[in-house]
Amino acid sequence: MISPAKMFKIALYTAAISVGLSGMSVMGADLAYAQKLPPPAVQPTPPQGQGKLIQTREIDVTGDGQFEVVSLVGWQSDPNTAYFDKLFIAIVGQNQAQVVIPLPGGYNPKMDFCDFIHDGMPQIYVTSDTGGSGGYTTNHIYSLKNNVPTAIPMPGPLHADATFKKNYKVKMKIQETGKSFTLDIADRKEAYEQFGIYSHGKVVKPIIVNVDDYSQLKPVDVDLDGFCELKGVQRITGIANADTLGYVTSVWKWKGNAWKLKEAAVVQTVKTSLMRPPGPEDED
Ligand SMILES: [Ca+2]
Ligand SMILES: [Ca+2]
Repeated sequence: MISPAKMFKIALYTAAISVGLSGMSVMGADLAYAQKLPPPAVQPTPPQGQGKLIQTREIDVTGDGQFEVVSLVGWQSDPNTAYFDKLFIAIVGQNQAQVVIPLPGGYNPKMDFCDFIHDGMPQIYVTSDTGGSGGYTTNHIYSLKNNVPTAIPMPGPLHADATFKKNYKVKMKIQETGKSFTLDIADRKEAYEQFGIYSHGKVVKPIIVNVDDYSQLKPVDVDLDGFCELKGVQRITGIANADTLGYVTSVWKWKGNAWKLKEAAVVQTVKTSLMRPPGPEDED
């Protein structure tokens, strides 16, 4: 005997999946047609690929005291890869219109809930890896207050200027704060000598140092006030993409109606929990 509450949960769950999947089948079909027009009088090709429920959670994201079922659903054109071509957040609640929010695709999608914007209810955070050699992430936060989906703008990446100093030191000045930090790159001095950037520890020909986009921008309650800040990690690269000189780290706190930079630093290494391990999809 299934209780009515349990029945409702199952119904919500099924609805969440079908909402996501029906949307995706249509798109899958469109994709198939766009690529190959079927000859007339032939049955249309069934949509390629498949939908997958990645994560689901019962939580009140609308602020009415009633739980919604919030699901992260992905659609893969090739289920043999780890890549999701499209991602969706599906929100299904009692006496509320179903909401489906489409997101760009990615690897390793993950959904989290936290009150970022200090309005007394959790928002939905979704992150995924873009893949490729950069190892970037795309990050989104949506408020579902009163069942109205609203995208919360995300902080942009920080910028820093590099100056090569003698004895394999790189001074990194963060543009947004004006603060400088020094990285020690003596552990790779052979390569820097070989590339002609240094000669016997003296700067000969400096190169452009890149500060990448966020390899992570994740929710952390840094100041333990019950609201989430965003903690960012950006990789600093030198000679090649694989030559990681260090990281720009940042902490963003919501204030009024925008993110405010609370902390920013350049560090030699970051704790592994803040680093996205390179995936098999990363290619150089
Ligand atoms: Ca609710
Ligand atoms: Ca906090």
